[in-house]
Amino acid sequence: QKDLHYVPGHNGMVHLFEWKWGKIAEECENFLGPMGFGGVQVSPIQENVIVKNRPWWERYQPISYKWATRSGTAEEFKDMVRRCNNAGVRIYVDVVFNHMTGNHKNAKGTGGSTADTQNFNYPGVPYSGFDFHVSCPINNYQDAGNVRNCELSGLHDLDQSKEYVREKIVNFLNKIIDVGVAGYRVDAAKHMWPEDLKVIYSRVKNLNPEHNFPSGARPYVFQEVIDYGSEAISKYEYNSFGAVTEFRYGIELSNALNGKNQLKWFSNWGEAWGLLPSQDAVVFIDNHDTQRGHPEILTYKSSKKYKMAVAFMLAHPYGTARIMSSFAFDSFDANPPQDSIGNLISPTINSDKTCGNGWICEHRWRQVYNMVRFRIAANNTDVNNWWDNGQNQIAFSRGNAGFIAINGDGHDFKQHLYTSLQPGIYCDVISGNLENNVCTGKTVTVDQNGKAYIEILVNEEDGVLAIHRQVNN
Ligand code: LAG
Repeated sequence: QKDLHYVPGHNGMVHLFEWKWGKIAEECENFLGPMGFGGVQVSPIQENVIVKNRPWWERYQPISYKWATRSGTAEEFKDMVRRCNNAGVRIYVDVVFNHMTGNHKNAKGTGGSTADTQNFNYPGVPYSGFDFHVSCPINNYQDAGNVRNCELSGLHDLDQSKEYVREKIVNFLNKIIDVGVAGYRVDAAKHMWPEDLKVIYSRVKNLNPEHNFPSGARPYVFQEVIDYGSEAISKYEYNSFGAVTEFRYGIELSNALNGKNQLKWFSNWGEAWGLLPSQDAVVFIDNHDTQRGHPEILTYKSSKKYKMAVAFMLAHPYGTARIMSSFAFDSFDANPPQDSIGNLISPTINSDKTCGNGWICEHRWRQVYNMVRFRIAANNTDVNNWWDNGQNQIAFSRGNAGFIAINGDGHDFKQHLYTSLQPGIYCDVISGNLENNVCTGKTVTVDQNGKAYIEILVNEEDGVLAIHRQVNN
């Protein structure tokens, strides 16, 4: 359950946060497929309670398992999965089954379901009081029982040890597998007992071979477990039966780029740092939660440093890389772009490939999508020829497929370095693109000995330089 089933020649997952199904389908066909992205994490698919003013987080309050949300209908979802698979891009669903809603008067859902939330009655499933843990607040992260049996933010906590509850969850998961989804992100996995999750995952069907999955293929499962090392619950309780989100990844890189550590130390980045084994880890700089109210985490708002962190992530072989794609926000509750009656407004696409209508679309930044190409080119190679200046200027190659240099210092990077690439003239994919055989950015000449002069000035737009051999697809 740790195989992503990316189509060969594809790599990198992008979280298209709050996108509509129809727009994701278009994005797969027009951009993600051609650019070689491996997959999309989509926002929750199950019906959620409608919250006044329609904050993004209403989608984390399920009211039934019907496929009806602001992102679209069941038909639109099916059509999206089919079209993305045809474009070579896999779909991973954010599934929410730790809990249902919090308390709401006259709760109504995005698909028309109602619920008597105070009495734990959810006729749309149906669930009743019997299916939930007795109500108590999570208030002690040193107590695993409290974290797993009580309510996260007042959200009614399902009891996954109950056969009836397991069956409802497995049916929900099987239905998304039927339509061709490749796997799922398990929301709030830390708030559920590992032995229950193990049983639930083991009962889910194999992937649907009609969507070009090998027969017997298991869904990719990645579990949201926030473990910074100081609580009762550990990420190592979950990684034997599925992948796990590695929250330390983004914080460590953010700290280094914010001057609280030095990049030279990343020469042994990975398990040696206490991170999960590479194949068990989903890695990211920010996600939809950490980008809100965690000033220590880099986001699109500090774009130069953010692009350096993302470039490092995509250039480095450790982990399954996930790219955040955001809408612009200035507060925790800020809504996604929406009209006066609460319909989502989709991004428009500008001529330089970036997005409009209030969408950031980090995945459409040249420095980001070109590093996805780098990751594809460097697939199955190791980090070689690590170089650093003893501080925050670093460089490494990936086999003889790619070379990256990062300038995290406050002075210019000017070095003759061994790149391990074949001799030739390369186009830096950060400062430009190869367009009609003309490099619109910096060119790098690799000599007969594999060495090149590398320059990254502090006043440049970007603090990264990256070159790689061609990708043949
Ligand atoms: C997650 N992972 O474990 C999601 O990534 C995260 O975005 C979800 O919280 C959380 N777990 C529950 O699925 C989000 C917001 C919360 C919000 C919650 C439910 O970050 O702020 O809670 O979704 O909508 C909101 C209010 C709370 C209130 C609660 C219940 O902010 O104040 O108690 O709703 O009404």
